[in-house]
Amino acid sequence: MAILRSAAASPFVRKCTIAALTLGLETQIESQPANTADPLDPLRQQNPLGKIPTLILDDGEVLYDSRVIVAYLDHLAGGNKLYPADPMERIQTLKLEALADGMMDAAVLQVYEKRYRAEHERSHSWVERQAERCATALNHLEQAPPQTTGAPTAGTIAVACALGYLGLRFEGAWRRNHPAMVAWLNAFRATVPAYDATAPAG
Ligand SMILES: N[C@@H](CCC(=O)N[C@@H](CS)C(=O)NCC(=O)O)C(=O)O
Repeated sequence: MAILRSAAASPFVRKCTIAALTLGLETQIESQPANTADPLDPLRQQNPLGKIPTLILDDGEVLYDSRVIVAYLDHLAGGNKLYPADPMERIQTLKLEALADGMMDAAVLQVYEKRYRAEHERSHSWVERQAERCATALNHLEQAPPQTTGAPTAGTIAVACALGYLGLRFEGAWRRNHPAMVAWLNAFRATVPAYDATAPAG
């Protein structure tokens, strides 16, 4: 059985878990918690970047990051499920996934600034830049929400995970000014039960 080095609150891990559940692969993957802050956690030997998600396959092969893992799971499930076969549709899916991953990165960096830096070390302008990045990406999505008709893609799963993480870490403030994306997420949740099933405790 493959092992997914994980943490409950990680939006990147959630993306991979939703992908596995959506593709019916959950019995082939065991989630194993990792502590990215602990130098003694084997994660740092498993993945030279020391990040989660990291997927360890039965034959010892190690896969990272979340985009590679989701692409691998899609391949395992027969292919062209979370990434469409049509080349331009596939590129658009990858682009949407990249946008959502960028939002997650910017949100995670804001959290890390508080978690790992003492008050006097923190840069408010740098945190502001990350917040601005999240805001412009959200506004971009609000202007033209992704399609929710049809099966979920790696792109729509990633967007839902990015919104979930913003909700978790920033008290759902994004909902106030983005009604189209609130409706979008509700529609996504209704068609992808794995989303609510993987909601972090808070
Ligand atoms: N691009 C990576 C990002 C993964 C990432 O940033 N994971 C965070 C947890 S949400 C992490 O491992 N942080 C530990 C660290 O940066 O040291 C992916 O898509 O998997």
